[in-house]
Amino acid sequence: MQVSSIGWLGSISIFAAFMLADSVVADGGIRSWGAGLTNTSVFPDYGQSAPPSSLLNATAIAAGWTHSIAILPGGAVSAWGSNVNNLGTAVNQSVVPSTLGTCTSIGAGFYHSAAVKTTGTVVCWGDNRYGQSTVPATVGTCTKVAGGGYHTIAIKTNGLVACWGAGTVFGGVNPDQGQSIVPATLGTCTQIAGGGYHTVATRTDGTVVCWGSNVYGQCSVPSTLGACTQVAAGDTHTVALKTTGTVVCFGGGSTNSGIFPEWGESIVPSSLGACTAISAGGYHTVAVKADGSVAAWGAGTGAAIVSPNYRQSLIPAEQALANSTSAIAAGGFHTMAISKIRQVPSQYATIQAAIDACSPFDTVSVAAGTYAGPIIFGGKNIVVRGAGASSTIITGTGGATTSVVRVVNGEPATARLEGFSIRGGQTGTPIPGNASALAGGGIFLYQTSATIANCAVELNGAAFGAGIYALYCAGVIENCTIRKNSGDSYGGGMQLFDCSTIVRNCVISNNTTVTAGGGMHIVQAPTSNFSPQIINCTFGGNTTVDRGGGISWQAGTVPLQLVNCSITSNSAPIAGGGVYVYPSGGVNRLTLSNTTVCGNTVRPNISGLYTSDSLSTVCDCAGDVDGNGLVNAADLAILLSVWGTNAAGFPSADTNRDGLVNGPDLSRLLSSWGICAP
Ligand SMILES: [Ca+2]
Ligand SMILES: [Ca+2]
Repeated sequence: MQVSSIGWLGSISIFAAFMLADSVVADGGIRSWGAGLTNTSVFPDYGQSAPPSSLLNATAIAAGWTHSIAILPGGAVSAWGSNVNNLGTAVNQSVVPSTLGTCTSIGAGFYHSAAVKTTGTVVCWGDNRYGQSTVPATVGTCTKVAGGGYHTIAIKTNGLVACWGAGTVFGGVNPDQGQSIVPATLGTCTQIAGGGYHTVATRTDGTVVCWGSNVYGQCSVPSTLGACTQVAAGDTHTVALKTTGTVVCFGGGSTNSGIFPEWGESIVPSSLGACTAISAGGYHTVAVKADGSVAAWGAGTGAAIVSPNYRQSLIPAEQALANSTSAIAAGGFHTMAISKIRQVPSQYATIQAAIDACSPFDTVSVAAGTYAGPIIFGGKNIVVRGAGASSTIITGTGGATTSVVRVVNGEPATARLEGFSIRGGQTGTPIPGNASALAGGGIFLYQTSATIANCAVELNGAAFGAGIYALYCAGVIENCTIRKNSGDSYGGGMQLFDCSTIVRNCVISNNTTVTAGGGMHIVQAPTSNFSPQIINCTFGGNTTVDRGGGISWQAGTVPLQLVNCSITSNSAPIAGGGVYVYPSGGVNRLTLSNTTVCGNTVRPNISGLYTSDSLSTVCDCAGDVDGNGLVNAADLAILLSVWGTNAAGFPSADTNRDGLVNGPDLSRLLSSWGICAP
């Protein structure tokens, strides 16, 4: 029985298969798209496009029908995605055997996985209904392995090809199509690939040989093909990369009728040009062009999700721009690509030299050591990753008008700086529109959504935002320590100006400045609707000679949110030892959720309007208008002096923080008359 007689509709899960040879590269980070971005466990969405977050780079990738597999630097193997076959039976194709050890080659079949260990031994796991995961004892040591639909192919150490699994007879009961019967005349080979029911190999002399099912012409090698360097196989089609760089397809998908198996996967785009790598998915084909960008055709080129179109050929814009794709793998309905990692200092002497060489989605990996700033992202959507804040240091050069790191050209949230100590910036960068003001001695962020993570920003100086200054930004600053920075104006540790930045899981400590905001100064223009959030942060030991020891906040139209924060032991002699909220009209300019503001000097711990939930603690007594720890006639006199106003000059006279000084405030003052609780 041929697959075409089964048909497409209603039988997705029983007919198909495909496969591909693995792709090996020096190193890289994985990007994935198509089916499996979430994990609904509903076919074909099994998380196969969501590599483990801990998987930062890979040296090889392979894609099964609904799962993915990679070799990590050092040789360990990781797999993710489906663990069931087409009948819903658990076969654990994504569960790597604990005894596998390090490997040099991987392959993926429809529902099984294969790997060549460093020792040359082949190991298979997953679906084994056709013996595809039982390696024959006669195979011996191998150099490469590939998965077919229900069969496995390997190149032995002597160059000869071995096959096992389905297809040991020809024309038998599906899926036996002879795909495991190696032609006696094949000889030694350099490349192999398994399709749904066929096998393709490149001989040592570059000629291409196919065997197994030829129902769609997938084994009818064009007589004009010539020498090839790589082959790939989809469910019913074959892809070959000629030595000239030209891509040739044959078999299913030579039209785009939308009737199985014709989804145009064999129609090579006329504009393709020379390529360096190919892969075949179920019903789509992908290639890495000579310029390093990715091309895809066949199923999944449109936005609509109608089987078999799962956007697997809709290359993400950022990957389309990535002129550094070094490997690609296509699965049943998904696609994976590896972009380059540029090593400092082994490949590039300086961090900036590596950044300058980057294409979008490259990663710069920096070994432990001390490096000189300034570091400038220059608008690139890249990851710059140090070995950790305790060991990888970028220092200021002490030069004029610069910051240690500048990210100022619209970088998106996927642009990341992580794992560094940023220290010793002495001057900062001129603020756009205010060139005489220098800001961001450590990190200067402008019109960017870049992510700053796992950094220590310390011992920097500047007028504004001595540690970090951000203007017109969004994005996330997380898991950072911002400490011992020293400002000459606002924001000793950090300043955010008209930003929707989220600062989370950070420790802001022992920073100082001479105006407001020892730890952090946040400004929103009066009409601004930016929405900054401070989540899971600790402010301690920050000082200023003015207002807002921990935080000073100049409100726009949206409240500042403090969530799960602790603000203690900060100091500001004029007002708001913990937090100073500038009077700017209206109410509820600061909202506290599960946040503690205690033990700051001077009292009140929070000066200005705020609201707080029942989980929050603010260690102030309502009637202590002048913050001296005592409620007495002096406080009463102040309250009466601003009676009927919004208490702009003495915000704490508005004891119930409703924006108007009147009877209820007086009642609260009188009810707390005497010595405040500590
Ligand atoms: Ca008082
Ligand atoms: Ca009031």
